[in-house]
Amino acid sequence: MINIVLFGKPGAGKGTQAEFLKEKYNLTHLSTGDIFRYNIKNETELGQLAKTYMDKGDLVPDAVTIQMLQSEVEKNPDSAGFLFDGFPRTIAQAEALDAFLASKGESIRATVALEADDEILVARLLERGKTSGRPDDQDEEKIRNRYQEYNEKTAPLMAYYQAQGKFYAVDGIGSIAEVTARLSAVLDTF
Ligand code: B4P
Repeated sequence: MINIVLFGKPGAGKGTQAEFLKEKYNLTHLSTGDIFRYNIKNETELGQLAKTYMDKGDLVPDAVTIQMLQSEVEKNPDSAGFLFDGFPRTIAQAEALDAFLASKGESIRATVALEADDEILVARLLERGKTSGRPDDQDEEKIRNRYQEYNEKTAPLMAYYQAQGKFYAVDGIGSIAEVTARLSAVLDTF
């Protein structure tokens, strides 16, 4: 099984690139952001809880997110591999994922990061906010809070995966096709 983590700042293009990568490598795509938004839309208990954090640009608490992710993995017992998009976002989530996969005799093969400058990404999110209906994309203050959350809680994951020899960085600026080609050049080696 090949398990890949797609990593990057808010708006780096994780969701955009996952659409191509899941087809090309026959991976089960699990986007925690998409799963939370699905639950918000359907007004589940989980969605109501997640909304209180997401609308402010805060991360949803680890315990809730980890449990949700594990249950999504369990729903796909025949998967050839997972593409984790937006998870893990904290060291606690990464440690929980490693332990969970290890309990199944599995592991993360690679973490691929989409790199881009904050100012370009803020502009992308504000542009998406005009049509996405996402409350976390529409207000620059909330967007800036997402970057603060990233810097404090998510950026340390780079060193975590580097220490495991599993971290690969790719330039996330350029056309969507150009970025896909760069990601493929890394993933083709596995
Ligand atoms: P996510 O849904 O993961 O969202 P994201 O970081 O905004 O987006 P992504 O990087 O996927 O960007 P996209 O491709 O859409 O998270 C949202 C929220 O959910 C978090 O803030 C948090 O509250 C919560 N959450 C999710 N996971 C969590 C976890 N593990 N723990 C706790 N909380 C969690 O691209 C963005 C825009 O750029 C799009 O408009 C796209 O069209 C455009 N774009 C993409 N690639 C481009 C390119 N090459 N050139 C130009 N534009 C491009």
